[in-house]
Amino acid sequence: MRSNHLHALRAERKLILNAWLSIPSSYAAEVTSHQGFDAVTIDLQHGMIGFESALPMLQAISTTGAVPLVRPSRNEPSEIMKLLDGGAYGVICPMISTRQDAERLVAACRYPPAGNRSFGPARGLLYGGLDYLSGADAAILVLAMIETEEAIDNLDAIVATPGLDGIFIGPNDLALALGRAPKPEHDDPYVIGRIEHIRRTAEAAGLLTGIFCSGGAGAAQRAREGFNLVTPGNDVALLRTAMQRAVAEARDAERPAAMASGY
Ligand code: 3PY
Ligand code: MG
Repeated sequence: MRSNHLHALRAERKLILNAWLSIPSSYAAEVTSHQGFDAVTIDLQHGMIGFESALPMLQAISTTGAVPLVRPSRNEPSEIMKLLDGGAYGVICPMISTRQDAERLVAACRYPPAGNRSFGPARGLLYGGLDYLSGADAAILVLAMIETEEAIDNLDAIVATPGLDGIFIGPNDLALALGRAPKPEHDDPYVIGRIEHIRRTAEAAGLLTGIFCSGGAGAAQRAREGFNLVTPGNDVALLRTAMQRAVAEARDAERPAAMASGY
């Protein structure tokens, strides 16, 4: 069985750097996977991606050492199980707000007796290996997204869910739920306090702590705060930033020298 090296990084207390894909393209997934990330997440919730696009993206990611993860569109066992059968080695599930939500998520990712995942590993066998059935439960990483006020109310029960590997904060939805504007690195002291409370509670329960960030600098800030897994923005945001910079630089050169010098 192919090991999931994210478990080893976590055990060694090393930072896990996770890319986030919203463009439905196996080529974009392949290029991203070659850039030094430890994991690459395919976003089926807000990305423009369905299962038919996600499958070749999982194949593209697995040509590299980056671990293929998925964010399903919701906590729906049939979708989660199909993505795992497609070779995903971890699930970051949106909107986990109760202990019941967390148990449903974990059960979808674990074979009986630990859960109720249905047998039919398909591409999981090709990516994981012929002993997939005996190794999948230990290999597959299950992260619950904490991004509602209800989740904060139920946090102690959620982080104690057997089989849950970690939490992943959705800072945009969380800020919205707290009556603030959506923003990954909020300057509002109340939001900052809630995020730190979630991180500490999950850490105390022995869970991996992840969070979505605005970009590289935001991810570095979160890593310094103690998060184990950080996502420095999604593909579109990084592409947009790089393109805007290139356009600005090129337009700048186009301006007449007199204008550029300020006269
Ligand atoms: C959020 O910030 O709410 C997210 O789900 C990140 O993608
Ligand atoms: Mg969200």
